[in-house]
Amino acid sequence: MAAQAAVPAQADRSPTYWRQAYQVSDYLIESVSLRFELDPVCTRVSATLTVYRHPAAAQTGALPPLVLQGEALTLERVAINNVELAATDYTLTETSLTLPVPAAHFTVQTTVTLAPAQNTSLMGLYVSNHNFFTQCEAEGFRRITWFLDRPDIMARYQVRLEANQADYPVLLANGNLVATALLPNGRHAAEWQDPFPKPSYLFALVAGQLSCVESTIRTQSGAEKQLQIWVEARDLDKTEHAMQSLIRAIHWDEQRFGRELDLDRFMIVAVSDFNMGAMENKGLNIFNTKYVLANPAIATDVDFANIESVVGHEYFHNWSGNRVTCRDWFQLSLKEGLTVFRDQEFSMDMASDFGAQPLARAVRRIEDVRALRSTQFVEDAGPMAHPIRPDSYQEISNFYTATVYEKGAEVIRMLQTLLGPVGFRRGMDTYFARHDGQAVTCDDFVQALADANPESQVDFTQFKHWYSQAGTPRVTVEQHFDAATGTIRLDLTQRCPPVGIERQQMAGSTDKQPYLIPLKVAFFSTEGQPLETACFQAAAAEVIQHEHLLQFTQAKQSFEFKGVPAKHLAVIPSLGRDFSAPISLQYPYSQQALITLLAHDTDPFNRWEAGQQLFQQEILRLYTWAQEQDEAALSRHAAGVEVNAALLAVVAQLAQDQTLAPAFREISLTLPSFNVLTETLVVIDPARLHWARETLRAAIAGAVAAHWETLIQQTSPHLPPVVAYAPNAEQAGYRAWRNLCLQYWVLAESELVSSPARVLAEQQYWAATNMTDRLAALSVLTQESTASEILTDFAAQWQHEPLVMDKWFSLQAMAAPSATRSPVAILQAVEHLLQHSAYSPRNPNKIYALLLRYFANNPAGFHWQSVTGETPSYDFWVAQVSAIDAFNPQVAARLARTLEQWQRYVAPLAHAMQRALQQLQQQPALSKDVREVVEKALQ
Ligand code: B3K
Ligand code: ZN
Repeated sequence: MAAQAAVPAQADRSPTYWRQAYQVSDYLIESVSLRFELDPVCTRVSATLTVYRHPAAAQTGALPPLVLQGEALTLERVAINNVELAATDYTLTETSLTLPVPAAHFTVQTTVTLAPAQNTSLMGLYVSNHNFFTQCEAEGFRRITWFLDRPDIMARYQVRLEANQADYPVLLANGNLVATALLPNGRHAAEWQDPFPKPSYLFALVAGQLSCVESTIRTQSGAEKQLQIWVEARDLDKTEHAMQSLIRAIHWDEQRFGRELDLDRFMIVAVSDFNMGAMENKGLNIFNTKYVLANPAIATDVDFANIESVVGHEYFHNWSGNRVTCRDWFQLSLKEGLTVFRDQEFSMDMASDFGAQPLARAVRRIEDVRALRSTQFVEDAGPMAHPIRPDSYQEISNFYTATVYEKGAEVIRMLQTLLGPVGFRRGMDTYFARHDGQAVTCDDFVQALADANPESQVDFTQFKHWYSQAGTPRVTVEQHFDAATGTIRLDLTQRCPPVGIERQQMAGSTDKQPYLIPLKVAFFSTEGQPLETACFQAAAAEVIQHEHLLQFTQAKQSFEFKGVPAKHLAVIPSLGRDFSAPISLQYPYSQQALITLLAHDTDPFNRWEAGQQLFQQEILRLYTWAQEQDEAALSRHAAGVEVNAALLAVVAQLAQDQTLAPAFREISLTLPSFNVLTETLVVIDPARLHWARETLRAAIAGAVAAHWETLIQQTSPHLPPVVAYAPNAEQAGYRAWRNLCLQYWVLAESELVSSPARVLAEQQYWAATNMTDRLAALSVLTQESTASEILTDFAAQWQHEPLVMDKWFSLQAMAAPSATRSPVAILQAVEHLLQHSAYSPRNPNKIYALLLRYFANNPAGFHWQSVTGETPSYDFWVAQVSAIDAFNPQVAARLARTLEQWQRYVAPLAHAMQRALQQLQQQPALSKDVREVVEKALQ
């Protein structure tokens, strides 16, 4: 039969898919046999699917036709039960193949060709650096063969790969290698069999010139397992940390959750062209090189920590995602929220020696919350706000969001808080035992936890509002203290009006249900003494203790605490300890109360939080002042405004508090990010907010000016060359603290002609033996001036290490405006860098390092207009997003989201952003990925 061209799809370009519309598939697939004749220009894929009628689908009447999904495939042949079909026997469109069904059980044979080297979307089968890779989640498998490409179709896979042996010596797929063969004409073959049924999104193959490092480990039950990390030969010296992380992850999952590795062989493959971080394909994880390759010379402490976390994350998916998967893509948080929770716990245990160092655990927790607030809270305040289990989407790729992942993890964490670690573990065991091998829903997960904890006081029905409602609940707290009776009353109010895509779906109704909020609270005397109180909460036994876990379940609710000794005239509440719920808490703290909590709170998270609130109050005060000034008045030493002296005194004390771990001091002296600061703003004026934040930063630098050098010196005995370099949490903490001190010190001396701080930074740059210190020095030296010689040196030294060059691009993309660097100059620098020989315009890491960092992480550098009212940075945005959309819609959609908050900005910028979005919307042939983002932003 001749190849047949596909019929164009219907005019309806972007249908909306609804969670409530879920229906079981008419047919299931028992087994899949695939043969790949790999060739970069034209790969042939022959598939045999064993198909049968879904037992739950209606049994009466005629068998409905089988509708398979496909994309960008050229069909060569189709047969049913090995009998070839004529073109008139089936219907082919661009995205569907409809086949007649002869019986309740039958086979389908198809042969297609595809063009991997032309595949720039990096979904399906593609070529990167002459090697073949796949990415199938969420809907990439349909770009490989015609299939029922949905996660509730779980089949057994047998895969035969054939390729030229010299060009593609390594041939990998999921599961176990069952046969290899030499073929004529220099070709060879490998056959792989995956013993576990899996959804198509977990399919993977890799073929090419790769080398591997191996380890053998023994699991809990005594079974021997082979671990492999496959990379390009030049990167073999950068795999040790990933391997050790994998081994730690395997043992941790056994100990913490009783989950054992189920395959004899577990492989990780690194690829430099990849749309996201990594992918948990069964037994064959494919990773962005960024999350595998590390050694001290090229990777920072943050890179080392990220690698440990992502290696853990993908490995943990083997149970939470692969053995038990999602029924449909609306349930994505079932696997992602749960797996992020698991990787967070893993990282906390690794950093703190399994909890032996609680402050180290707290530092990781703070980092996670900081990330949640600066990404997910912002998402919740914009047009894309959605529940962790969305109700609708146009393009599922747009819903791999901070909400589904990070807020999803907080929802799991609240369940653990409510059930306690033992009850939670019992629930997890029930979940895995009950649903192993199934594709299930978030409701099934919560039900398993509920069934395993019949005695718990948790109303799971109410708890599930966290799954169905979007937005960050705003909790307002009023405290009433009766000194005469020693009684405290907290009056709590929760509010969460419709947000984002809820607003259209709820059609003006404000009918959202109150959440079940686990709220950890404690009280302190005004001197900072921890108080013990008795809490009167319905259904809970009254216990006298310092910390209480409240179940805050009504729109308005009061809690009473008794037993404050008579001598106290006032008490200070510590609320939402350890960030016990993903909410925004409002309590009218005085500066003195926050200073007390910062010094004395027994919860390290809330100690840090008190400091952040102090900074936030001060920055907002400066911002409000700045809003009344014209921009020219906003110099470094603007007349008419002083930074609060009491705050500066506290910061100076904190900086020198030797009882605090350096990692904690570092995190406590880092100001809230721009995004976090916007949370409470009615109108965002980027230049003024940047000015306010920088003014406080400079004041802190000045207030501690006499001590930075000593503080830096104090770290020396704990760092190389005195001790051997190790990227562990403790040493990383010393380095982070030292480098923050250096940053403040250079800032404190920025007006000196010859500055000892700069001299030290330069020395550190040249003498550094690790990338953390080298990059920190470079960043410090470029914070105010361009330091072009050192930047040039760095590029010359690292031009052949793409991951290091990403850091170099990012540093320049995020360079904030300063006295010597105008926003125009920043835009020109970014434009210029697009032409740099180390920039590769189609590589997602490069696009993210340069463009995403500029659009998303340089607010004052990106959002501005010229004196004549033009906004060239937004014109640049339109041009870049539409150019990238033409070859990689997923990456373009990620960039497009950087203007979605436009309505929250000051008027001239907001209008210009709106115009930019409209211009993008009018581009011909916009992908549905970008279209969804732009339409939601403009609605
Ligand atoms: N599950 C993948 C993400 C796939 C994204 C597809 N657009 C990685 C992860 O979360 O582990
Ligand atoms: Zn994941």
